Amino acid sequence: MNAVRLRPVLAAALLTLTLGACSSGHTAPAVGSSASAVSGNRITIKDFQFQPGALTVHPGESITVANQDATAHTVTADDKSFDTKTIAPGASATFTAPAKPGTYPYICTIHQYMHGSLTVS
Ligand SMILES: [Cu+2]
Repeated sequence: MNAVRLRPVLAAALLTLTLGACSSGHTAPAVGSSASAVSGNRITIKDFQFQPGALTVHPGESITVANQDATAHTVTADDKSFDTKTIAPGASATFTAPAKPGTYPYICTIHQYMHGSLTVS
C-alpha cells in the first residue's frame, strides 16, 4: 500500500525536476517531436487509396504500411516481390523493398482497383 501511495509523489518530483532542467536549458522541449523523421518510408491507406500513390525507396529498405480505413487491405506487388498480406483496420504492417532497382506496381488484392507503385533506386 505504501508503495502505491509513494508513486504519484515520486512522479511529481521527477516531473518537477525535468521541467526545471528544461526551462533553464532549452526553451523548446521536444514536445511533438516524432520518430517519423527517422524513417520516411511509410504508406498510409485511407479512403481506399494508397498515400503516397508513388513512393521511392532504396533497395532493401523497410516500408511501414498503416491502414487507417475501417476495412482490411493489402499491399501486394503485381509480381509478388512483396506482400503485406491482410492488414486489419487500424493496424500496420512492414515489408521489405526489393533489392533490385525498378518500379514495382502494387495493388490491394481485396480491392484490386486500388493501385500504387513503389520505385526502388
Ligand atoms: Cu483494399
